[in-house]
Amino acid sequence: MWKLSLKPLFRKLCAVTLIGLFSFAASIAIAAETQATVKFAVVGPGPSTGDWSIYGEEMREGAEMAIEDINAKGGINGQKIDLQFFDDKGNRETSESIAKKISSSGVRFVVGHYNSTSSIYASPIYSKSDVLMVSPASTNPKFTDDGYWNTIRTSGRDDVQGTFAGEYIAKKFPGEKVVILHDGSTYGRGLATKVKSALNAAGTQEEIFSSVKFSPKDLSALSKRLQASQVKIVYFGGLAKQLGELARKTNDSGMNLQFVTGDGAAFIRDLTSSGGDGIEGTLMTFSYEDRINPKAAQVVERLRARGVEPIAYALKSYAAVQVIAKGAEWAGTNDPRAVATAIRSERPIPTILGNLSFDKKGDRREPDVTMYEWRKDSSGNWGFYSLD
Ligand code: ABU
Repeated sequence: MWKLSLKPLFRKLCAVTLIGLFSFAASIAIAAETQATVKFAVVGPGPSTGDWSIYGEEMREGAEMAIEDINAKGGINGQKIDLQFFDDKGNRETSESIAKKISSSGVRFVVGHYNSTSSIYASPIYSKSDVLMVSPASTNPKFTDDGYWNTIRTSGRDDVQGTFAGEYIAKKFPGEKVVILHDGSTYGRGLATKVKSALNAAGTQEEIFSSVKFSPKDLSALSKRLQASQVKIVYFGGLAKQLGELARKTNDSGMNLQFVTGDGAAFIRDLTSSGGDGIEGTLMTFSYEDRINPKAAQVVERLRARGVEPIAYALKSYAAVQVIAKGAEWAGTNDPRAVATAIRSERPIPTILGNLSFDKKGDRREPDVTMYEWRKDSSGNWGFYSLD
């Protein structure tokens, strides 16, 4: 009798205990899910990259500050952001291998890369691994034109800045001889090609269209060729240090050339240290000056207090993190594909660069290019100034 009456009671007790254990385990799992961090990575040229490391430094400083600010408010969808930095050396091989490493390490969001070559080759790798990338700097059209779900940029596009530069040269220097040079990179060659198309469409045919090698011997040969061609305007598609070397060489050779270039030259330290006075008067296309945007004022001040002058990509990197965070908020999840869809919805996203809206390919819809001139201020400090 005892046995018969105890059995149902025992079964009930076991069932209740099991339910309790399952609920407890489930609540631990939910708590772990909501408390775990969401992994971000900044990927760009780093300490071992030499000349280009400054670009990666700016990206890291901007993204880090944005993440500190977002984490201070609780993170995204209840998850704090964990940030790592990777040095892609600005080349294809390292970028691909870093992208594979990042993809298998649980990183969900990448701020990067810097170089267009790096971003273009890394994007299909991230795409297969559900990693969303927002580049603050890669301006070559192919980056978003390739059509992957996971590419977005807070920078502009080279077809826009190249066309702007070509039309500007044709209008500002009618009848002058123009030479178009580039550094052979995806970025430099692509930008120079867009300048050529716009210039030719406006009726100006360039004297020379060529890549440049930067050995002293090659620079001397190029300098003689420019002298012989009696050129006045030189467009250069490439980065700051190489433009500086070219400007110094031609200046030292007694030529008074008008250089015109793109956003890759927007680094004071590299351009002025390699170019010296040869860069005086250089014209440069770049996005509107982010540092004077009132919405960026506090971040600019805080970066300066940390010893960082946000010249080119720090603020665009800060904005890249804001864009991801807002996309996650709208999507209601930190799933990268859902976040990408939310960002690419053309809905304006408030950032320190103002409201940014992104089309279905991940490009900014607002035009964002103007012309600057490099010159020294009255204290002898170099800077670039808008000609608007
Ligand atoms: N847009 C500046 C240089 C970086 C790159 O697009 O390669």
